[in-house]
Parts: sequence; C-alpha cells; structure tokens
Amino acid sequence: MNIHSIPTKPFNDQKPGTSGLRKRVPAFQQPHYLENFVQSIFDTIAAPPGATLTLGGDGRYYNREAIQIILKMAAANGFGRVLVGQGGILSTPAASCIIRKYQTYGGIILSASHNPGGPDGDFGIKYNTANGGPAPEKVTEAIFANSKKISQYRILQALDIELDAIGESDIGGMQVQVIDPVVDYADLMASLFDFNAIHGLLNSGFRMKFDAMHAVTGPYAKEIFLNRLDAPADSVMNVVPLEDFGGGHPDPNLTYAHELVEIIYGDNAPDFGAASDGDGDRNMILGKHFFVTPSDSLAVIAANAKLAPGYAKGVAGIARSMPTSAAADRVAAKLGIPCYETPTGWKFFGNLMDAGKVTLCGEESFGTGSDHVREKDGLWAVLFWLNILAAKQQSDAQQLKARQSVEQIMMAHWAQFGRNVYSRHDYEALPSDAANGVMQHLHASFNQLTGAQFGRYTIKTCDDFSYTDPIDGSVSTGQGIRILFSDGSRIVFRLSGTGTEGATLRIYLEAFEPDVNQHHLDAQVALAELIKIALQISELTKRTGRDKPTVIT
Ligand code: VG1
Ligand code: CO
Repeated sequence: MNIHSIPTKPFNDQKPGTSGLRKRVPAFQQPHYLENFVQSIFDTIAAPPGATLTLGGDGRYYNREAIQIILKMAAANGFGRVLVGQGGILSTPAASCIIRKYQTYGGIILSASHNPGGPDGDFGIKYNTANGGPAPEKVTEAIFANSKKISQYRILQALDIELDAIGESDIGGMQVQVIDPVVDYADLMASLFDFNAIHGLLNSGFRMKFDAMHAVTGPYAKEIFLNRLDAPADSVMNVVPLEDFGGGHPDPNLTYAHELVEIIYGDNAPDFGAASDGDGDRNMILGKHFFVTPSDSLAVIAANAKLAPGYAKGVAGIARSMPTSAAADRVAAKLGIPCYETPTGWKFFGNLMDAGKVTLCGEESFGTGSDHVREKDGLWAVLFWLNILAAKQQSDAQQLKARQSVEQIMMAHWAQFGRNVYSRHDYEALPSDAANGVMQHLHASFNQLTGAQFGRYTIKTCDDFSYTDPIDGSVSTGQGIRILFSDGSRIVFRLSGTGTEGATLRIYLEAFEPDVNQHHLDAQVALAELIKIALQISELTKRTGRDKPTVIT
C-alpha cells in the first residue's frame, strides 16, 4: 500500500468555534491546512482499526476536493469503511441520521453552514461523534491541542474516487460506500410525521413555498415535498444546489432570504413559507405576511407536539440555548416538564438528549430539532409546522369549518402563554479590539449597573453565563453577558464563534408582554426602550463607530 507520512508544521489557528473550524476557502487551500486538521481529528478520536466513518458536506466550493483528501487520509489512518453521500453531499441533519442509523464510529461534515460560499467564500469542517452530534468541547479542545503540535499526517497515494455513482469501491483496503444522501433521511421524516395528513393539506388549496436557497436541502425538499407529499411543483424554489449558492447568503432570515420574503409579503402570497440554510440545519417559518421567531417556533412545536405521530407520547423535556427567549419555558411549565438553559451551540444538547432528559431543543438562531438526530434540523421543523397545520385543519373541518393560519396559531399561543417579544441585533465584521472592548466595558460595569433604573426598567443582576453540564459535570464559562431586569426582560451580549472576518457582536433583546392587546406590535417597536438601554450601557456606537446593526432578526 502506498501510505505516505508527510512532514508538516502546525498552523496555530485551528481552534474550532461554535460549530467546527470555519475559515475562508483560500485558508483551507493552503498546502497541508486541511490535512493538518483532519489528522488532528484522527489523532484525537483514535478510532479502532477497521472503524466506519460517515462523510459528506453541503456541496459548497471545495467540498469535492476536501472529500477526496479525507477519504485518502481515512484509508491511511486505518478506517475500514467510509459512508459518503453521493456527489459528496450530506446535509448536516442527514449526516447525523446516517451516523446513528448505521452506527458509524463518527462523521466528518464539511460546511460553513449559512456563511457564503465560492472561491472567496467560507469553508468549514467539523467532527461528530457516534451519537450523531457535534463533538463536545473536551473533544474539540483536544483536536485544537493536537493541531498545535502536529508534525506529520498520513495519506494514501491513490487516484480520486468516483463519488457520483452509488456503489462500493476499495482504496488501499478501505471500502468506500457511496450512498443516496436523501433516502434514509426522508424515511426518518416519514416515520415522525403524518405524511397522509400533510399530503391532504398540500392538495387542498393550501399553498406553501420552500426556499432551499441553492443550498443542500434542494434534493431533500424535492424528494419529500414533491415526490412523497405530491405538492405542486411551485411549492419549492432554488432547489438546485450551487457551489456558491448562486452568489447568495444561504441564511434563512428576513434579510438574506429576501426572494422568499417578497413572495410571502406580496400579493397573492402562499399560506406558508419556509427556508433552510447552507447545510440544512436551520429553518425560517413564515405565514402569509407573517414571521415566526425561532424562539416562538420552538414554543409552538412544544405546545402542539402531540399532534405529530412521532411525538404522540409527549415530550420528556425541552432545552434551549441561553440567548433563546423563554417562550418555551412557559410551555414546559404548563406541561410540567423540565426546561434546560444551555450555552450557544448544538453540541450542548447532546448529553441531555442521550440521557433522555429532553426531546425538543432550540436556538434563537433559526435552529430547532429533537432527539430523532443530534443536530438541529431545518426540514424537520418545516414538516412539524405542516403537520400541526394539517392536524388543526382536520379538526376544524368538523368543528369550525375553517382553517387556522400560521398567524392565528401564533396569536392563540400568545393569548394562552403571553408573548416573549424578541429580537437579535448583529453587528458584523467589527474590528476585534473594538468588539472585545465593548465586552470588557460591560464586564467592568456589572457592579454599577446592578440596581440601576432606566425608565420603566430596573436591572436586577448582571453576569457572564456559565454552564455546568448536568450529565457529565463539565463546565463552560464565558458564554455571554446577561443583563437581567426585574420584570423578566433581558439583554444579552455575546461574541459570535462562527464568523471568519473580524468579530461579530450579537445583542439579544427580550421583553415579556402578557397583554393580548399589545401582541400585534412589531418587535422593534415593542423593544425600542430596551434597544436604547443596550446601546447606552455598552457604549457600542462610541467604541465601534457603528450606529446601526448589520442584520436584525
Ligand atoms: C451561530 C448561532 C448558534 C448556532 C451556530 C451554528 O453561532 O448563534 O446558535 O448554533 O451559529 O449554527 P455564533 O457563535 O456565531 O453565534 V450553523 O447553522 O452555522 O451550524
Ligand atoms: Co447550518
């Protein structure tokens, strides 16, 4: 066998962030850059000889090249088999599904998620463990430590492997099994949701529009909505995956999914709209002229979970990331089930799901999911909403002879539970020093801020969120500054761990509104006072020179 040990030197910047290692494509194209990180993964996980690996990515620029390199390195590092998605494609939730279904030792997922792609765009890589979830912090830290002392990597010298045809081949004694990237995932969805009811809904005049944003969910959406649910062809858009996402920013929010937003807020709008991101783990839910915040979406799914066959037995518990609104907490309290508050990033949900403590998880950043896999799952959330809409339509057909809209479901939810008015303001690509300065200034102000009064708001406490994992006791500190007000409102400041340019500062704003007469208000209007307080106490404009956010969600 033609295995080479290639001498190399550490790069020192291979620290995984919130979700894997993300850099500009040219960084990954430097000689040895990808190889160093992959070898650091293999050195860390020390898979037994002959182990099976899952491999795939979101199809962005450099995906194919990276897959070829990783296959040859897996062969040289003693793996016995690799399951790789056809064409090198696997959405993030589909990869999680494959790892679990075929019980592979782990998986490597190539994606920079919602970050733009192309030769000057972003690329990324992350490792998922045998439970199908992102490696926990202790593993990513060990990978980083190995990347700082690496001196060689192992790679098989071989011809490229055919990735476009389903089937098996052998490189250096390792089996490469090219699998259909969609079918296992689509089967899993069909096992969780009432496809008959959704089929009925989508063929009863109810119109939906799903925007795959030229990213990985295109083939999944075609199989599920068009083939299995028989929806009209115009129910999906931008379903051809492109290496640069058509030049777009595959982030399903009101800013970047503007093509869909124009349709949903236009004349003759469909009843339901949804979009997913580069790697298929995020979702945005829209009704006719109506936007559902991700935090509210989690709460609605939790409150209505029993309508979906896969969740008919109920929900064991809910987990949400700290910056996510407490809307789900209110549902958990009503259902008498626990609600956990974790740091940002899906890797913190894995232990809770593995231990059976939680069924549903969510993040304000357009991430929702359950214990069916160990990643957030965009299409899963879309199907859950369709299942809820279909089930409510069926019961209404007998009783009220009316269909409930997304907006009506949301309004009824708020009337029952109250509304956690919520918004996130992102300041992207700030000079790192200025962004760090804002955080340091806030830290230094904790004493002075505690008890301070701003109009109708009084600050109760300030802290820097830290988390002790209830299952394995591991501690994560420095997870975001919380300004907590006496009426339950909050402002959270956090630096992003997924950006590749300068620093991104996120400000999360939340106020509780019990009054039904105020529920129709636009979030920016309802939160105006809190927004002002956030700018005042952070000295953001003075310190960064920015007077408005880059993106508001
Ligand atoms: C962001 C989101 C976080 C999410 C992460 C990965 O991280 O805020 O909630 O888990 O992206 O999502 P950060 O550190 O930039 O705030 V994905 O779809 O990019 O894998
Ligand atoms: Co993503």
